[in-house]
Amino acid sequence: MKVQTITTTPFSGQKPGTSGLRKKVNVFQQARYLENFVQAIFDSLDNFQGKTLVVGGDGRYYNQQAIQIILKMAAANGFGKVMVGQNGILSTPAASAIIRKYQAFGGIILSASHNPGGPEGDFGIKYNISNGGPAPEKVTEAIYEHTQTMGEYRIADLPSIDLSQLGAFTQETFVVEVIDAVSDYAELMETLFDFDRIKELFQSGFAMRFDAMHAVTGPYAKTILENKLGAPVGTVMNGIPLEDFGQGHPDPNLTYAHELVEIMFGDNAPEFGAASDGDGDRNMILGNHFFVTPSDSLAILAANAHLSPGYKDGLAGIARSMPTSKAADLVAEKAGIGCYETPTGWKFFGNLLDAGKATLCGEESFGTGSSHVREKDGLWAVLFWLDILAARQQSVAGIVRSHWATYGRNYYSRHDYEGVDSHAASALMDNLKHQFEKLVGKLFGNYEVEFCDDFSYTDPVDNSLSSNQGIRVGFTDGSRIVFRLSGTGTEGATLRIYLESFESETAKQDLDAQIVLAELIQIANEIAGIQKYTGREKPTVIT
Ligand code: G16
Repeated sequence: MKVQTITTTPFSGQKPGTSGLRKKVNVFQQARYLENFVQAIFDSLDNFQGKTLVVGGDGRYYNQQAIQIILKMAAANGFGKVMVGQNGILSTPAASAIIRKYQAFGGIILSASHNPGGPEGDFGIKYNISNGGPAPEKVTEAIYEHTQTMGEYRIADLPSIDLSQLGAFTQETFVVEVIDAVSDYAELMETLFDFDRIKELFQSGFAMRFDAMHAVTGPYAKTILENKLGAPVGTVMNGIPLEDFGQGHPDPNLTYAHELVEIMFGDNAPEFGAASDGDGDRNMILGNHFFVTPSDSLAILAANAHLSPGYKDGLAGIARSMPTSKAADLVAEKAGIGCYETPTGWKFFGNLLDAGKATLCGEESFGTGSSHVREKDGLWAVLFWLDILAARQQSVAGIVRSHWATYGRNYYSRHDYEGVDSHAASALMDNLKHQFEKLVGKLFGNYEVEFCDDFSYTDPVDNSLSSNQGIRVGFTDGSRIVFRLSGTGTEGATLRIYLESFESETAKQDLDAQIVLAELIQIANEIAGIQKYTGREKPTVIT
């Protein structure tokens, strides 16, 4: 096998964000751009010679071409084997499961998650470590350092490999194994949930729709929901992965999953609806005319986990990202288990899961997962809900309302301002930081500011410190407003405003969140000067 060493120069702006490097496709298509980043990943790793790398992506445009480059570079850099999903496709949670099951050295996942795809869309790449989870900050920082200093990359002279055929391809000591993307994952799900009980639920006429949004979960959902669990054919909609996601925006929220939302809020709506995103790690849960916030979903899964075989012995603890509502904290408190508040980004859960401190993790950004893998897992959350629905024989709304009656309701909403001018967004955040002292003790109608800070987190396992993780404004009644700039956008900046307020009285728990939170929304506008800085009258997306 001939290995070429190609001279290169660093690219600016190859800094991984919340979840790896995400850029427009045409940025990745520039000569040496992908190669540089892949070499920087390999240069930041030690002792991987002869070991196994897992590679797969969400099937978006440029996935196949990128994989062929990565295979050649993995061979040239000394990996012994690459396991790659058939047709280059692996959902992010499936990639995590495969890294763990086969004790691979690590994995490269090609995805821009929920961002649109196609030639004009986004592409992304991230590295996952041997626990199956996203590389922690010290690794992503090292990768970034290498992108800034590198002078060459190595690539082997291998023929392109047919990724449509299962099986092994060997070139001297280097092996590429094309694996079934679905079977290992489906097997893992069967160990966690009571498939017989869910099968009976479907046999009894229970109806659901799962919207794969023309993204990676289509084949997983068809195999598990329709073939294994006996849901009627057609339960899975938009189930064929397309390179441009059918020109959609594969983000499972009330705005972008509107096809499913219309079904679930229309006449003859089924009992249960769910959607997953581009790479299969996010989930949205809906009942008949009912939306379950991701924060509530985490709390409800935690409160009911003992009903499912995989969690029957209880949970070690629960972790949530800082902007996620505190609903899960109340469950942890009642159960007497640990509760952890981390910065946004799934990578922060890895240490807690590895150390056995947390079993369930969740984020307001439609992410929920557990110790079964080290990524959030969309279809897992859907199966978890199905298992609870089968065990409790109640509607989605019934389960949520009885949860609120027991624990109280954390009214919650997120307002996103997408594609804002980056300088204006930073100026808004800086202005907020300068107001901390002035704000504490200030009264806004019924709300008195108790504290303001810029969230920082010390990892309880390795003591690493992560600062500047979002501005929190806490009020004396426990309500909160959080301001944060997204780390996953590729155009301008996305300003996220998270709003939360607690209601213990059952009679007041069934109101519209936007109405209950209206005063806090007003306060957020006032203290941050949103209209002044962004020039926007209203958010792009409200969830
Ligand atoms: C990624 C991370 C999530 C995180 C989300 C936040 O999600 O994996 O852990 O919550 O980003 O996004 P932002 O920084 O835009 O608020 P994904 O699904 O894009 O990989």
